[in-house]
Amino acid sequence: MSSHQATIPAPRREQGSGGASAGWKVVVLLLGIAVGVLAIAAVAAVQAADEARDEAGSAEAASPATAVHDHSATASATASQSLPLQSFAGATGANADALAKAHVAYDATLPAVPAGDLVEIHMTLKYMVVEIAPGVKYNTWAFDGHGAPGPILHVRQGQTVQMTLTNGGTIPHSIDFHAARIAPNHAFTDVAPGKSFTFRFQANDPGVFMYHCGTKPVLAHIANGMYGALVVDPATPLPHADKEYVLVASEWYLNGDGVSTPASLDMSKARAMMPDWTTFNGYANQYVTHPLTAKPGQTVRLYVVAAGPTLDTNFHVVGTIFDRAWVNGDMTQHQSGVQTVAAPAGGGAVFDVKIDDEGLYPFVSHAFAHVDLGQVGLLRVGNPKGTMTH
Ligand SMILES: [Cu+2]
Repeated sequence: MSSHQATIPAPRREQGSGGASAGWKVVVLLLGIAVGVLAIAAVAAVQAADEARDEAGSAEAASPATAVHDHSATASATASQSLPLQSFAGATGANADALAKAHVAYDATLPAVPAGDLVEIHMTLKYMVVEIAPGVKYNTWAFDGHGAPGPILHVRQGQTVQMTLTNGGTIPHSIDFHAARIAPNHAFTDVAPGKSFTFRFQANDPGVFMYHCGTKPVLAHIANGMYGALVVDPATPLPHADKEYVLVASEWYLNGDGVSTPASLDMSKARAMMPDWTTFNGYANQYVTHPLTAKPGQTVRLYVVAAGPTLDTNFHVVGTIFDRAWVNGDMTQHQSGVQTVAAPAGGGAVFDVKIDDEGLYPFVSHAFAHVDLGQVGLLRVGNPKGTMTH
């Protein structure tokens, strides 16, 4: 690459009447400099005002809670970065196929409802390195050592949930249950490192709900893996399903490819909504390599949560139509014969499919950038021959 230097004219001595002309030139030059300085000052003032407003917004949002906030944790998050941002989409380790086969898929099976009126849950937040795609490692903040998502929780309408969060990390964290009707400043308060916090709520609303860390900046805490799903069965049971699976959709924003060393969050990409990977249950394409299964004629119930942190999921199963779709997780009514249903970031929906013909049926977010980035899996009905070619 070549470089060049600007040509700077040599100063000239001015004499006689030319001296007055030179004087005016100096005045004009000084005025020009002054205007430039004023313009820079104005830009700086606008930036300062923006920052002050952001700070005020944070303080206002934080003020109801008796929360502890560690701004050092957000230092990297507030650093600005100029466009364009670098994508690591599709960058896997070598021998990706073998790595994908060796990966133990997140068990999507809905666990049983615990007995009794009180369901006690204890999660310990841990920082850990997990794989989010073949050979791609990421530094997560993980509920209960699960990586992301956190454990699938399952209760019945009317049960009381007693949640204890132990913070095994080095900055404050919290847990926010969308299934709870409870004052967040009491229940979802920040838990200091090394401390535990317990609260209770009654799960009176059936559906499939997100839970997540609500500590600021929430974008960073969710993007780092602090989310999961809570299924609340209606008191009046739904129609029988033979198989029940939970899929938590989310996206990942990496500051490196994660192959040689674990990646961490790129906050600029998270703000720009430019994910490197999108996943079901935290790992790209894991159910393509390790499909969910059903027998022909069985009813399969899929509980879908879009954890985000920012993007919706447009849920669709290729090769069939939803027999029932409880849109927005509203379990009081369902739609029938629908093709694609959006689960908004922070929301969820429940789907029944009954497939009679053997085959491989992909489930996707039909916003196809998500498929390209890894948010696709297979439902294998029966024991079909061959593989999915598209
Ligand atoms: Cu957190």
